[in-house]
Formats: sequence, C-alpha cells, structure tokens
Amino acid sequence: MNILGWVIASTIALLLAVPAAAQSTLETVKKRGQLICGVDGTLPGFSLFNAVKEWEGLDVDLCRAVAAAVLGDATKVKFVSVSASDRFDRLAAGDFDVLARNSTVTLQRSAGKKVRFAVVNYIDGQTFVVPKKLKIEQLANLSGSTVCLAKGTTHEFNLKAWFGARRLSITPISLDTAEAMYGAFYASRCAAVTADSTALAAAIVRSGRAAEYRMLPEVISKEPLGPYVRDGDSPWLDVVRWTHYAMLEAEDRGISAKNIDALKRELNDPILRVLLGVDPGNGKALGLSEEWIYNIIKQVGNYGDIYEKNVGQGSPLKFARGINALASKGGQMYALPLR
Ligand SMILES: N[C@@H](CCC(=O)N[C@@H](CS)C(=O)NCC(=O)O)C(=O)O
Repeated sequence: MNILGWVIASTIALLLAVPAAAQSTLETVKKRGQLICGVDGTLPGFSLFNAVKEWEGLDVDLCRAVAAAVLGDATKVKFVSVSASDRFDRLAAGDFDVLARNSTVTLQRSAGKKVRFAVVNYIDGQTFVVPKKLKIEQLANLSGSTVCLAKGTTHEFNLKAWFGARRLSITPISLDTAEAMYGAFYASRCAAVTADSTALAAAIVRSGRAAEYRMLPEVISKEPLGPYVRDGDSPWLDVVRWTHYAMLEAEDRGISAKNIDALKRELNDPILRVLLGVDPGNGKALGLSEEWIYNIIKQVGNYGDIYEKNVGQGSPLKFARGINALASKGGQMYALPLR
C-alpha cells in the first residue's frame, strides 16, 4: 500500500471507530428550518391556542424569539401541546427541541436527569383559590379539607410540606390534567384548588365566575419558571438561555422593535455595536448570525413588550410586573452580560 492508500485507509478506520458526536439541537433546527416547541397550550398568558387559531403567550414568544435567533424568522415554530406528567420524558425522547411549559426549575428535575433548565423567564409562586361561600380567609383554615391539584406538578410536595410543617392535616386530590383539576374544583369535589398563582388567576378569570372565588394571601413556594433542554447539549442550552437574556437586556437599554433600526444607525456606542451585531462576536460564539438579537427584537420584542402583551396591562390578566420587573427597577429579572 502506498502512503496515500495508507492515509485513506487509516482515516476511514478512524472515522468508523469514533462514534459520530451527537448532533446539537442547534444543527438539527437549522437543517429542519423549523423549531419544535413543547408548550401547555391551554394556559392564558403563557401558551394558548386562541379563538382565532393563533398561538399566544409568554412561553410562545420565547419560542418565537429562539426561532428568530436561530432561523432569522420568528414564524418558523411548530407548537406541540404536552402534559405536565410526561413533559420531561418527551423532551428527553426528542419529541421537541425546547420545553417552554410554565415549568418550575428545581434541583431534582435537572441534576442527574436527562434534561437541563436553560434560564428562568418568569417567577411565580403557588397559591390557593377557594369559593367565597366557604368563608375561608387564610390557608391554615383549610386544615382537614381537600385540595385539588394537577399530577406531575410541583404542587403536591409543596402542599404537604406547608401543612406538614404546621402539623395540620390536608388531603390532596390529584387529577390527571389541569382541566380535570378545575372541573373537580368547580363541581365542589374539593374545598380549594392550588397551582401557580398566575395560572390559577388566569383560569379563574377564564371561568367567568371570578366573583364567586377568592385567592388566599399565602404564597407557599418559589416557582421560578423556565425553558428546559436536553442534557449534554450546551450549544443549544446557550442559545435558549441567551435568547431570554437578549430580550431582558434590550428592555434594560430601551431597545424595542420600534427604535431598533434607528439605533442600529447610531454606531457610536460600543456596547450597542456588540449587541446589535455591528461588531461581531456574540453571534459567532453561539453559532448564530450576528443579526440574532436584531431579529429577536425586531420580530418578537423585548421582555417588557412580551410581558405587557401576554400577561401585563395589554392582556386580560393585567398582572403587575412585581418580582418580574428588571433588577434595575427593583425586580429580579437580571440579564448576564452579553459580550
Ligand atoms: N410550575 C409547576 C406547574 C406547572 C403546570 O403544569 N401547571 C398546570 C396545572 S397546575 C397548568 O398550569 N396547567 C394549565 C392550567 O392551569 O390551565 C410545575 O412546573 O410543576
């Protein structure tokens, strides 16, 4: 065998011996030309297939922003509804590229598991709703009662922990879906219903019977919600994480869809130059075009825009920014440096 033949033969042997590295979801999404996003689908404010057959919500817009960052087109997303119980298994199995389903970040959902949280995009907490006619004013008054909740959520552990720590008794009634949970509650099968505060408020408003119910004042848990990706795929985790931070940073700097073109022409601010990709680096580091932030903001908006439109003053929910305000405004939303 001559030298060339030997080189070719040994290269082939080497290629066969080394298993192909698993392709990053980033490459898969680019090749497919579409992002597949696992969402709830029935949750006003977060992910809802609405009456005019369009997807809307904060989680939906996060997915659109990822599509804008990766594909330059926020419309190239397919949304898949997924239940609370099998969301992480379906993500691990590859049914979708990112899970954006009001999913709480907890240690045991990530560490040692096949999925990883990418970032926190909304801070929530678990609360309770009761019929006003029961005259229950505070959570401890529910002692000895039943509480409806949804299976596969963080809520059963939190519920038992809160009552257990106070040596109070409580009986959880665990239903398969949110629909079954509210159905059971409206049919008076339980004294209270518990969920993430915002989901609960949205569902009660949507029932059209909000006047009959009261939300109790206690918030019993931290529910930092955020997108999850598969473990072992850091390029993809980075894309999802920095997409959220890009929207936060844009809000902090007053960059919106309306003024971004004008700002792009003002090239004297070095930070803006890096953010908007005039000076390259951020895009290359992520495996994206340098226009990625421009595309997110131009096509989807900054975090404040998507917050107000979906859950804030521009929505039926009218939630104040509260803890979800920017850190620079007293809240807890803080973008790590995009440079
Ligand atoms: N954030 C919690 C709860 C997420 C969840 O799936 N909540 C359900 C039921 S509590 C939900 O919001 N479903 C939609 C709805 O309530 O309409 C978790 O990650 O476990």
